[in-house]
This record gives sequence, structure tokens and C-alpha cells, in this order.
Amino acid sequence: MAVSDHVDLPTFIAGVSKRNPGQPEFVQAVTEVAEDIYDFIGDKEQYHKYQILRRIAEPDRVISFRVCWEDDAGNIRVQRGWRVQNNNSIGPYKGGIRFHPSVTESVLKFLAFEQTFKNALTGLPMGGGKGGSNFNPKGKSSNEVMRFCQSFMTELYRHIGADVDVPAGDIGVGGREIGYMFGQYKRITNEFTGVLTGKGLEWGGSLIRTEATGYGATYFLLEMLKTKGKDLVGLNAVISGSGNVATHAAEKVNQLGGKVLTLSDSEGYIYDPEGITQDKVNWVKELKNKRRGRISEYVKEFTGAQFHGGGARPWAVPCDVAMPCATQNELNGDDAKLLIKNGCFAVSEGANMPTDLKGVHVFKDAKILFAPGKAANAGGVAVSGLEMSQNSSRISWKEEDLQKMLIDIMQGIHKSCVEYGGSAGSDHIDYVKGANIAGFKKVADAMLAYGVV
Ligand code: NDP
Ligand code: 2IT
Repeated sequence: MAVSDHVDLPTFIAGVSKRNPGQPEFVQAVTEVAEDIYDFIGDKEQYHKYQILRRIAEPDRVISFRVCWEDDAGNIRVQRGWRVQNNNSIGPYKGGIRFHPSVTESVLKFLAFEQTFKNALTGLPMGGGKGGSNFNPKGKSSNEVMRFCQSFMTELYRHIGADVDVPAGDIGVGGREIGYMFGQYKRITNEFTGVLTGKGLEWGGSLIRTEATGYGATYFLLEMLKTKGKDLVGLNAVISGSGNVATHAAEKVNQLGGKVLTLSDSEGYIYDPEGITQDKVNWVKELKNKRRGRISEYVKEFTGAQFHGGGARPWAVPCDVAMPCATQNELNGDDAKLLIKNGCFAVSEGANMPTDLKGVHVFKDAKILFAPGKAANAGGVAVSGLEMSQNSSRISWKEEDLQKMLIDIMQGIHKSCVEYGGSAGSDHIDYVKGANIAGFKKVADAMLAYGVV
């Protein structure tokens, strides 16, 4: 066996494609990681011998199930639910649940694969998983969302547990949905345990979990800027999305002295040349969380702003820094070139895989500061990990302590990226490579300890 069993990168990717037909997002995520890992493991025979990369790219299990629910008009609706348990080598499976019509097995497999590396980077003991459904919460009443969540959990509960697999929120799943799912879990099992994170503060949640992803992505951006002797003061930021991650990124950019020019949703983006200040961010939070409205409504409230519809994305707006915080593949190679042409020199991904493979190569080749989601957006799952610790010991930590822990964790991830993403004779840091290798190494070494399982 050993090295003779090892195939070259194109053959490895061809094998992943063949084994996962019709799953382009999953193949894309594996390709991006494998490009870096292949260089790293070139001279490390044990990783080949034990087929570590091949094994991480094969989920431990994919659970798929039917979710039936009744809408307000009495119609029976049928959705598909999944939980992908990718790897639990360094801790219980951990990762969000996404409710969006675009959810497929491919999307959840890519997210669970990415989560495995991200969670390792946090330094906390969490494996990688992801789940969700093609259910579309938009336009549904709260009672419909509740019935759906209850039905979803009625199957999911048997596959999860505080020491087994701990889901949380993601696109379309926030505090309301976690509440409905936790309530159903508790009802079925008669147990109050830390089986979900992102819970309300009154029932086991952690302070700053809601803010952590957007704040963390901005802290990571700041760490990158510091390597160039800069900070965020006076910089123009273009942000996509208008949900949990985008609004909290915008909030932290404002706090650190930057100016936020854009936000978006699936219908288009708003551009506010005067800046999306904190009171405007608060208005967007209220719009999205309470009224469940659309970002286009912003221009009726703040008349100096423009709305660009037709699903337009904000990358043509000139900026210093960009934070894609909506969804996967929302920034392509041409967008990346345009951003750089217009003067953008730092990109911090709040979303998971928002930049497609061509875009990643454009950023890497241009050697700008570019933080991949698995490093930059790890603050959310990190505070989820802290929520698990608080639940296990039945205590609640203070906000200032948690804020400090979040900053420490983001700085620690930055340090790992510098350690593995630097190259001799250059001060450029390849954060994609650094994050991939640092995350891989931790999981891989645990897998080696277990032998062939
Ligand atoms: P939300 O549901 O709160 O917000 C999602 C935002 O992205 C909305 O503005 C939504 O617009 C937009 N969006 C979603 N799908 C699409 C699409 N297909 N095309 C264009 N816009 C879209 O989700 P989050 O803010 O929690 O998540 C955003 C990203 O951050 C995701 O990639 C998620 O995986 C990632 N992430 C989230 C973490 C968390 O803690 N919540 C942690 C780490 C990463 P619309 O309302 O029109 O759908
Ligand atoms: O992509 C992510 O890291 C999340 N959606 C958060 C996962 C979590 O378990 O908090």
C-alpha cells in the first residue's frame, strides 16, 4: 500500500466527482481543500497510507428523511430533511441547520465538509455536521413554521444528542426556529440538555451567540489588516446579505470606524452612499427578524439610498474591503476581478463558500488579503462551543468574558493561518491554504490515532 495507493490531484477529484454525481457544491468544496492539502501531504506518508483526505471527503453518514406538515389552509405538504454527519474525530458532530428552497444533499455535504475544518480551527472539541431542508420559511405564518420544525425534529431527535450531534442555526433558522425545535426535542425525550445551540437566553442560550459570526468575521478582517499596519477606521465596506451574519458584520464594522455601503438579499442590493450606520442596521434587523420584510424596503425609509433589483449583487460598488455574508457562490471570478480593479484589498467571508473556485484563484493570484469562510466565520460555531460548555456545567458566563474569548479564538485562528499559510521569502499569507492545512492537520492526527475505523 502506502504511496503507491496515492493518486494525483486530478485523479482524486475525478474520483470524488464520480462517487458524488450531481453534487457540484460538494465537489467544489473538496477540490478547494484538496488543492492545498495535496502539497502539504506530499512528503507525509502516513496520511496517504491511511487515506485520510479520502476518508474526510466521505461523510460518516448522510441521514435523509421525509417531513410532512399541514399548512394553514389544511393542505398536506411534504419536504425532505437531512442531517449530514461528516466527521466526529475531535468531538461530537456540530453545525447548523438550513431551511431554504435551494437546499440539496450536495449543499449540506459541502457545508458539513467545510464545518469539519472550521470547527477544528476554533481549537474547541467539535466534529463537523450540517442539516436542513428544502422548506421555504418565506411567507409562512409562525404557526406553519412551528408545525414544520416540530415535524422535522420528530425524526431528527433520534440522530442527535448533547454528546452525539449538536445542531444550531444557519440560513432560515434563527432563534424562533431553534425554540420550536428545542421545544419538540424536550417534549419527545423529556430531557433538558444542550442538544441545540443558539438557544434563547432564558432557556440555556449563551450571550453573544447571535452576534458572534458577524463580529468574528470582522475581527478576522481586522487581524488581516493589522499585518499591513492598518485598521478599519475610514475604510469603505461592501457587505452582501441582510440576515444574522451580514447585520452583525455591519454593526462591528461601524463600531471599528468603517463605513458600510451595501446590504443585499436574494432580490437585489441597497447602496447607501451616506453609510449604513448603527441606527440603520437596527432598522434592518427589525425588518428582517420581526416584520420578515425585504431589503428593497430600505430605500423607502432612507431616501438617499438606491435599490438595485433583479438579484443584483453589490460587488460593482467601489470599496476597500468586502464581506460576502449571504450564501454560496455569490461572488464569481469576474466579480473578484472587478472588486480588485476598483481598489478592494481585503475580503473576509462571513458566508460559507461565497466565492466560487475561479474567484478564489483570482484573489489568491492577486495576493490580496483573503480570508475563507472556514476561518473568518468560525466565530459563530466557536460561541456555540462555548454555549455547550456552559450547558454541560450548568452555568452562564458574563458578556465581557465571552467577548474576550471570541476575540482570542479569532486571533488564534488567524495565527494558525499565518503558521501554515506563509511562505519563505515572502510576507504574503495565503489564508485559504493556512486554514485548510491547520484544520486538516488536527482532524487527520486524531484519525491516525484511531487506526482504520
Ligand atoms: P439568514 O437567513 O439570517 O440570512 C441569509 C441572508 O442571505 C439573507 O439576506 C438572504 O436573503 C440571503 N440569501 C440566502 N440565500 C440566498 C441566495 N440563494 N441568493 C441570494 N441571497 C441569499 O442567514 P445567516 O446570516 O445566518 O447566514 C448567511 C451565511 O452565513 C450562510 O452562508 C451561512 O451558512 C453562513 N454562516 C452562518 C452562521 C450563523 O451563525 N448564522 C455561522 C457561519 C456561517 P433572502 O432573505 O432573500 O433569502
Ligand atoms: O456555518 C456555521 O458555522 C453555522 N451555521 C453555525 C454552526 C453552529 O453550530 O453554531
